[in-house]
Amino acid sequence: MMPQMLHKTACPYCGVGCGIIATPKPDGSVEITGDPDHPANFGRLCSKGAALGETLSLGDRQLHPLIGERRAGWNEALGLVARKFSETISAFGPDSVAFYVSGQLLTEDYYVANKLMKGYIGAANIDTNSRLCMASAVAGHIRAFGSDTVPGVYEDFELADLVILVGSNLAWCHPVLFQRLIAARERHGTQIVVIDPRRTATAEAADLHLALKPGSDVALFNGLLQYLFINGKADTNFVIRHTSGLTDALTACGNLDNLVETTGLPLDGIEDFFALFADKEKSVTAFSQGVNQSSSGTDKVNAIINCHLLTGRIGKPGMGPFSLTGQPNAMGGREVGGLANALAAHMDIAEPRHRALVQDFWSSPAIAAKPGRKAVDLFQAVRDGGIKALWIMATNPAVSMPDADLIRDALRACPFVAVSDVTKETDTARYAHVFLPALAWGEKDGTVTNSERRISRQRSFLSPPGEARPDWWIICEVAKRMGFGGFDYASPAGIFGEHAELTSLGNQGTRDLDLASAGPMTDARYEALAPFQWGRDDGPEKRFFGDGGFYTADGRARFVPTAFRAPASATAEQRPYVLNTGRIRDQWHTMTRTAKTARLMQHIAEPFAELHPDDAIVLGLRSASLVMVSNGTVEIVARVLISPRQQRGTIFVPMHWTRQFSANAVVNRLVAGNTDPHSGQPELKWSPVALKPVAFAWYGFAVSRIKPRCAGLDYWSLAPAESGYRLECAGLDEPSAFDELLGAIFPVRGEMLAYHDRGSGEHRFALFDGDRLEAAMFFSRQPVGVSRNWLAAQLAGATEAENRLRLLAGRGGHDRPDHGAIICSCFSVGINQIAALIPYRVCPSGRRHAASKHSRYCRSSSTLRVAAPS
Ligand SMILES: Nc1nc2c(c(=O)[nH]1)N[C@H]1C(S)=C(S)[C@@H](COP(=O)(O)OP(=O)(O)OC[C@H]3O[C@@H](n4cnc5c(=O)[nH]c(N)nc54)[C@H](O)[C@@H]3O)O[C@H]1N2
Ligand SMILES: Nc1nc2c(c(=O)[nH]1)N[C@H]1C(S)=C(S)[C@@H](COP(=O)(O)OP(=O)(O)OC[C@H]3O[C@@H](n4cnc5c(=O)[nH]c(N)nc54)[C@H](O)[C@@H]3O)O[C@H]1N2
Ligand code: SF4
Ligand SMILES: [Mo]
Repeated sequence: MMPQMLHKTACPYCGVGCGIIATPKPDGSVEITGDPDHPANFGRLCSKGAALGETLSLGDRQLHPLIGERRAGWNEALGLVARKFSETISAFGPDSVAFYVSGQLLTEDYYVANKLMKGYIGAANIDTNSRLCMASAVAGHIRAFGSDTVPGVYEDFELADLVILVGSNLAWCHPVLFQRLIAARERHGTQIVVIDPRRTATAEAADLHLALKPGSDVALFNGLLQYLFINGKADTNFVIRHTSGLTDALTACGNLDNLVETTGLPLDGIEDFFALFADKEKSVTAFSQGVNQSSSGTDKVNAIINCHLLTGRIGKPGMGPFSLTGQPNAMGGREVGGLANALAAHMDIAEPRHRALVQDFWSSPAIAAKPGRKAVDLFQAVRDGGIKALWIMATNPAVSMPDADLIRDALRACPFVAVSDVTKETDTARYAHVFLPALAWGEKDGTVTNSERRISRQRSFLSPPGEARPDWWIICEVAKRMGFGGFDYASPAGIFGEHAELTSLGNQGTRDLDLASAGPMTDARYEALAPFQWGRDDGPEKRFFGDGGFYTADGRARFVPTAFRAPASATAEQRPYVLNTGRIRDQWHTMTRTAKTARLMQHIAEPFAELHPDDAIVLGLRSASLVMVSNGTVEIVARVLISPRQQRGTIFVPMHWTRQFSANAVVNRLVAGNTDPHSGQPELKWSPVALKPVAFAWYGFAVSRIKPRCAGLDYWSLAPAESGYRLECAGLDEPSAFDELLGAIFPVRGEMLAYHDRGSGEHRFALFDGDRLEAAMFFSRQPVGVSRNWLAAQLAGATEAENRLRLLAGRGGHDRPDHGAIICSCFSVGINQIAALIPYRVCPSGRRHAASKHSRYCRSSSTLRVAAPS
């Protein structure tokens, strides 16, 4: 451990890109606080960022290379990866190998991975989990602007009078930006509209929530485009000087008589939204995965941008379309050209001049001449044998890719799989022939770019553990062993300097990305690099396109015609429900880091399927029972969460749970690999499924100090508790004896306290080692009703004799009520405490509002008229 000092770094989670001050303490812990000087967060942090110090333990880390199960030295492991890739290329050509990388790599890692594949192997089979995340935004930007440019900045959220959040659960997924927005509303009354089929935490905070039919965004924004045009809201000057294609775009909107039917929205809601947009010049439309992850994702992006182009609301203070990026370095990855259809430094792989420029700069033996395979297609080629050597870095596709069973088959069938990760046990790493242990956050050095084009340093403040190495080093060492020059870097500073130089090479204002202002990069300069934003305007806020200057051949933005298309698969009698997937507030993706902290696990500890109360009645599903969700061929099992936040006919299942944490809850097993035709981004938010109650003979809940053995249980879900674990489980058949079952799950000896009621099927056990509770387990024929957080807390200290019976009762008595799932992890406020406090009303139109907003949005007028232009 270095001497105690402050380290300025950046959060490794979402694309808000908050600045963090990390202070290692003498006892080995690390204090994490928000950096008050960082322009993304000005000192704020969300629950995930604030809990980073609790995720730094090494127990789950892989700290030396592995070949199969065997410990290997770096030289041998790197040599093997290089040899397998070289041999495969010699035998089958450069297109027979692939990299699948991640928006969680640092820019320097990403840069050398892309350089190796596109410049040295000479193919473009490098794709990234950004394909699942930002690809539609990228494609939409390029269609409209001629470049992948985010025109606006975070400050626009604070300057706007109207902020529209489309397919974004900002409150949970970009919490600090959400806090900035809410603080700005306090100051000047910003109106917030949320467009999302679910009533999310973000929708709760909105002035207007449009719970549209899933997949119908294009129809809604086409309607808005026509409304604005007809009502004289076009910025004629901007449209004439800086755009082309308006007539075609208006024509493509088609007949809007069906708008209410297509979107499922009440007319007055649509009208309120259109009128607000028409009225508020300072408006920002921010969008995220409800837009991108769709078979019409690129059209959704362009339908939104069309409305901003028509009104000239782009690149000016408080105005613009805004793509919210997910991962900490989604933007950095795009900057170095990490997608299969991109080239370095925002250059175009289809443009011979750009290819020559890059190859010349790299002095590389080759340059990819055509786009490579996009993620879904790439894994299909792995499965079908077209790709024979695959290197996966910093992503967990066995969980996060659609058609997860196909991904597993592909990984199993692939002759050679290398995995670079930090965590020993992931669903993907189990298929690795070679495991390359990378340095994790806090140990590694580099840069990331956030949603508003701001580049920040991630700095190391921990010594490298074991033999783990930085990703950039691992990639360069493999490149060298493949016989390639051009990978001799002494530090990430050298790589960043090269990347920055390439961005200005032959640029002269022809490309948006130009890092010339960063200057030549010495180690010292790089070490001191303060967060900076790249962009065009010279002022402190660097926006694009306020005065035109788009990166198309004629300098004009393009209106893109976007006719509405229904999602790729339709629901059918056998699969009548629409499965929507996404995030919860306190977990990050496949849980390799956030599930290390009991505090974050308290929010929601188990995979769930959320559905409307009326559907639950029809299906005979009781609250807290278990449901089987099936796509006709495979099924998963999750806990039933009944709530009116969900529309009828739709369910929501979080994307996070893996085989490490639950028996069978990888939701992507149910999601088909349908993709958007322009971006190749899969439709992760819309899958037809069927639901069925599962008749479990018994349900169980346990808390324990030791890790339970879950193998053999029909249903299980595991979470860490403050001093151990909590386990939910269930079985299809009554065991011959519950104490034997207990012994199989917890093979430890101790003093046992037991309670049996064979009539009602209740069996309760508490196992002690002296005065310490080792495990408590509850079996019942019904879902177990005990106070989970109270029980988990009992693992922490000694249990006095008089409290042992209380343990078997499973709750702390009347004076200690169960607060339910924790929804404020900072202050441990439970959902049961809060649920009672939020009144809402259901209006005749069927819309729900916080009671305080009822009169404001429930006018019954229906004056809206929209028609196709003549
Ligand atoms: N807590 C947490 N935060 C995260 C992450 C995390 O794992 N956990 N991941 C980060 C990453 S990589 C990303 S990409 C972002 C994602 O951030 P978001 O996109 O905000 O999150 P999601 O939950 O994936 O989806 C957003 C919403 O889209 C809605 N939606 C579904 N279908 C439609 C539709 O047809 N139309 C519309 N308008 N909406 C629809 C869903 O109901 C959901 O509420 O979050 C980032 N932040
Ligand atoms: N159904 C459904 N599926 C989805 C989504 C959805 O909304 N619904 N969202 C999609 C989106 S937007 C995204 S971004 C993806 C995310 O999906 P993934 O990228 O698969 O998720 P992560 O869990 O973030 O995986 C990161 C991996 O990198 C490892 N890691 C962490 N730090 C480092 C490092 O420094 N170096 C290396 N080498 N490894 C490291 C972690 O241990 C982990 O295994 O999921 C996509 N899948
Ligand atoms: S908002 Fe995003 S970047 Fe900021 S602390 Fe939270 S997870 Fe980290
Ligand atoms: Mo993402």
